[in-house]
Amino acid sequence: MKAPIRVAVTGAAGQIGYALLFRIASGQLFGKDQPVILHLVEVPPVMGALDGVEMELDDCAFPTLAGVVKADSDHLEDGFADCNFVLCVGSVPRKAGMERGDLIRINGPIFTNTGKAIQAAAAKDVRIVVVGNPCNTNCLIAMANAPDIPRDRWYAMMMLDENRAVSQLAKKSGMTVADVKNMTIWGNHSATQYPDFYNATIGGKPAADVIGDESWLQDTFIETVQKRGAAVIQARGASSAASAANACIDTVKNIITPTPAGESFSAAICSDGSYGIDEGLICSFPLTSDGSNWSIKQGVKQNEWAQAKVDATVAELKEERDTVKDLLP
Ligand code: NAX
Repeated sequence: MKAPIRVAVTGAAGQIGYALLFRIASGQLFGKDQPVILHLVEVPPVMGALDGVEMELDDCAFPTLAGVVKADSDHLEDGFADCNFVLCVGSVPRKAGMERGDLIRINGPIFTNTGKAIQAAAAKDVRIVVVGNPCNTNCLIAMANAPDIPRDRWYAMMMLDENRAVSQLAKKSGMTVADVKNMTIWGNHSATQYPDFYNATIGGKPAADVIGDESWLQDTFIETVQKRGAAVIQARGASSAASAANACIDTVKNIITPTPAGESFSAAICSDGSYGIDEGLICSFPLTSDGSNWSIKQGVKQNEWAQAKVDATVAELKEERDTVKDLLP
């Protein structure tokens, strides 16, 4: 067995947290030879429920779970102490009648404190994945409040969108999800995201050629992916949880595993100005990893129609950044 790593999960008693913790503790994420100490962070009124989650973790008797630390959101530095990964799931969900701008203003301050506490307490090699919405802008706020942490350590989760898109293409083409590659989501984790089917392949061929129905791709496919979260809420009466937890696992795996040659994955990271996208925005790109650092895949071409989609989602990210500029030191 290796030395344990420490993984913090905020919102640990929420529905994504509940679907996520057991998969991390069981060794599915970091491997059966990598012990993990889980740091569970919740708001004070939910600490009782968190005790119950801890009991259930105990009752699984996972050989890879080397310990559990609990902390409330008034003591974030205890929660993030020496953590190698911080998975920021906790945030206030959008309620009926709430505009996106309202949600940004409510959740923004959570992420100023999160950024400061990560900088003060986490391990030197910490990497952060923000899931709580609006995840790109929350990530931007946390990053801005932790200036000593290198900017390439910050990620916002786009993998649920990628997985949704891959699954739709596989179904439509009659192929398997394993046949679909390079299904990049560009931009914001919101209804403006651009699922880039033109550069995706199915069985090694351009997805558009395999599907053979460009108007289905431009209209039905994109809308289905963009609005999938709402469709799950409508059907299930609750927002995506198991699939979101799964996407969080996939994101961390993609970060820590060298990307197979010729492939890429989607995550929102701090733009370096590639593709003319403002430096410093937390924007989703096609990425590759060498097992520890990401690179943006270069040379991806967009036609005029697709470029307009990318421009629209980037414009939304800039608007969100303007909405929270007082939270960005
Ligand atoms: P839940 O409401 O079930 O759980 C959220 C938990 O966070 C609650 O237990 C709450 O007490 C806790 N919390 C709130 N403020 C906190 C704080 N300051 N510190 C620590 N914990 C805090 O929501 P759930 O369904 O688990 O979703 C969590 C977040 O993920 C939401 O913001 C949601 O919008 C977002 N999502 C993001 C996705 C993505 O692809 N990036 C997809 C799924 C999901 O919608």
